[in-house]
Amino acid sequence: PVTIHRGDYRRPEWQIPDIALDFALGITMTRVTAALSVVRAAPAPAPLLLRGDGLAAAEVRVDGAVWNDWRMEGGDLVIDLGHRDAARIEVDTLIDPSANTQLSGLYASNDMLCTQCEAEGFRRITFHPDRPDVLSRYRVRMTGDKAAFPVLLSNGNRVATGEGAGGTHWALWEDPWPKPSYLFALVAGDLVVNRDRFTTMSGREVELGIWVREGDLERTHHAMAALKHSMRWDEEVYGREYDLDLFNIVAVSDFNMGAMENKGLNIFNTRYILADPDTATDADFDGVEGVVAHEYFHNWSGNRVTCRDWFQLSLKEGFTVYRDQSFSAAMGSPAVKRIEDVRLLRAAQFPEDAGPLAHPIRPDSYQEISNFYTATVYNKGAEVIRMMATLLGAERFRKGTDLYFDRHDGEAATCEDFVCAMEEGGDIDLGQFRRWYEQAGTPKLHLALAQEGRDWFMDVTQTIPATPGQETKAPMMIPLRLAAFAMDGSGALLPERLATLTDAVQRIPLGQFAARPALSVNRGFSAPVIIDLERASGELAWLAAHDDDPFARYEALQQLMLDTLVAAVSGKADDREAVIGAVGQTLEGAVNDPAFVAEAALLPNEAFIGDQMVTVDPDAIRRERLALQMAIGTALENEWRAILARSAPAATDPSPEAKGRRRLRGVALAYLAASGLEDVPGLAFAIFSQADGMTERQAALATLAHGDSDERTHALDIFYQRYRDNPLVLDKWFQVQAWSQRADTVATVAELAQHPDFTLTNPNRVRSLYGAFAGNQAAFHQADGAGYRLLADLVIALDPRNPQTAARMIPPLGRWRRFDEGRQLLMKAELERILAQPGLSRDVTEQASKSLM
Ligand code: B3K
Ligand code: ZN
Repeated sequence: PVTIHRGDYRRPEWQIPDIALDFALGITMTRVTAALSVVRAAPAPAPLLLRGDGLAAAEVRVDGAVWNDWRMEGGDLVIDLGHRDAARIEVDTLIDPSANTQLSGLYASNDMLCTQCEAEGFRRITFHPDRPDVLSRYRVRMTGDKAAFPVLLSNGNRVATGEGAGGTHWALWEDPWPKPSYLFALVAGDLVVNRDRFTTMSGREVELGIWVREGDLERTHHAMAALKHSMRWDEEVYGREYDLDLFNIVAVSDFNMGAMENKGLNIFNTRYILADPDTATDADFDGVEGVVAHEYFHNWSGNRVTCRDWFQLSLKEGFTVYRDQSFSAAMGSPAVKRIEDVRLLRAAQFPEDAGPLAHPIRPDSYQEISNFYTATVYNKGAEVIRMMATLLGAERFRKGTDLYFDRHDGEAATCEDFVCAMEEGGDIDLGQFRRWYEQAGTPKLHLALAQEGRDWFMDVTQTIPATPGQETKAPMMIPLRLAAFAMDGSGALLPERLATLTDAVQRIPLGQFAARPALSVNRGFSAPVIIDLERASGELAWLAAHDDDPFARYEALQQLMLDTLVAAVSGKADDREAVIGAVGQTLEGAVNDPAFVAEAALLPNEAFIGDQMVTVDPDAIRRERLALQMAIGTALENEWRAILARSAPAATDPSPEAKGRRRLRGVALAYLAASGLEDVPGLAFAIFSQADGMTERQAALATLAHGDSDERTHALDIFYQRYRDNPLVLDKWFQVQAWSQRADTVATVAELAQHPDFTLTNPNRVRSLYGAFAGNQAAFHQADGAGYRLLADLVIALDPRNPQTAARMIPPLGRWRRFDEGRQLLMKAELERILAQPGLSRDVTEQASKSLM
């Protein structure tokens, strides 16, 4: 396989100011006629290289005449234009969307046609340089059968429509904004629309449309509200206004990712559009709001200013994730949102950064770019932007983003351009900070308190672990929010301040105190680092109760739980009573801030506990976590029961308060279930049956799914019968079973894979079963290797059909170094078995071979 290097970037030799595409649409055959106006951009006479993937050129015309000076190189079309500096190139291609199981390019989902072009799908539609630094104005004409495709959509504005021969009709779309090919989109199908309007800050009237299949319309209101809130928020917070008269969103069932920000025509996975209280949980509602915002925000961070090359992916993704996180924080509880984001970072990004697939947020090389849409590029990328915002402060950060948008509007920019804008707009030197773009691996800060007379200091030692291709690292610039408290209750000894670390070893003065202070550090998770700090006894419990930063309170309790669990797993004395006391104390806030209490009371997940250990012992972690859960459940039984005894808020109430109460009820039920009390299956079943919405229903079902009661079987049956025709809800049925802590989960997953409703053609269904299963640590890592075999079988079966989604299933197998020798051998054997398959995709080959290194 060919490796592409960031350092090899060359400016394009040809630009394409205008493109006209003509589609004669059909599910099994679509004819594409592309007319590219090409202009030489480099002085040397280079032939025109147009990328193609699975395409055949029937005929090439130059300036209207048939042209013979072309050849195929691999899948690419190379046209020799001699010394011409400009030409109009026309090429016809024929494609079969129904055979496109990769879901990249033009494909069929149910009976509709849609596209996904990022990163390199456009070359599966027509020949084109297909690189993000070639920007064009698009004119798209679509013709299709009027009955099959009553709705014809593309980017920009619809400028004309008409009827054709034989029951066909056509539409002509023009997008005035030059864009890279990866933002091209087209949809044709039988769709209904939820229409609304938005008036921008300068008074532009925008027509909004969310297009779905008949019957789904009632579930689009939340997405529409989220869209309007996003549009307003981006005006108010970043001064960014929408720039077309039309903004369309289409929901499709078969989609590799969450959604796609095509200019003026976002295409979404139905999972991130459709929501109503009966079928979607509060978390699903939040997912819709966050992803709608994310894709909308790309209109500026991604579309108006795009990426020069794919190594710069975090330029748009890290920044846009940071923007959607800030938006969601403003729409709900900032503390809870921060906790959720950090939990995700630790669950998905920290392990990536510590494993064989570790890469900087701006990678240096890749074989298949689809493999780099990672938690590192997205979520660590967002943390890097957040650190710059922290270092600059809100006002100067805004100056920086204004400068960035103004300076690079209409351009394909780089991460370096962004940092320069921050430096100039924010009047700060980010020289050392740039290492966050260069170095992979999660920095570790070892902290120790030191005392000289009455003066107290924090001594910091910064280390960054070696990662593939990066043996040694230089210290990073790290913004660390900290405060110090007197545990006698006399208050904050040191009010919050921002310390900026720059050296491998550094001493931070804290002030003069009579006694050792309780240190509150990395408040708000100001930097994506791992903190290692020897605490005095009682300090964490005290901070969990008294710290004035809610995130720090959450962290203190989590750390206390983590310390206890790690001690128990390693057979050392643990302090269960301290955890029970701290959880009990936290529960006192249950009425005032149920959402925060629910987050804080949850035990760290099994994988995160494993991350604290030299060798992960999945069985001991499962056992000790269940034991602690049982102890907390039993000791605080009355409190949990009191939470459940209060009536549940109406499922139709979307207020943060009601969401918090539902969340806390789910946590209470889980604790009671863990305590093994006899009446709990009955209680869970009652909640399941009486629930007026999916949040409570799913929480009760998930709790029952862990056990072996008759109520479990019964509830799963009822759920299946009720929702078997709703794919998004049926996904949950697969998911709760794959999450189950029962000892027979591997066998259950294997059986579910044979279920008539399981299919490899739908990525959501694949993820709901296998994605959930791979996240179930004790089940996936079952000592006999059956879990590994199951996942490898899936990868092998899925790769020929959908390599992108298949490759996303490999990282769990790549974590082998973290396990005992027996498991290591089994995991590596599965990776080798995958690699031995003939005709393996580039996607899977890259992930599996790197995972073995
Ligand atoms: N930009 C898209 C990513 C699609 C990539 C597919 N290989 C989704 C997003 O981040 O908004
Ligand atoms: Zn994005």
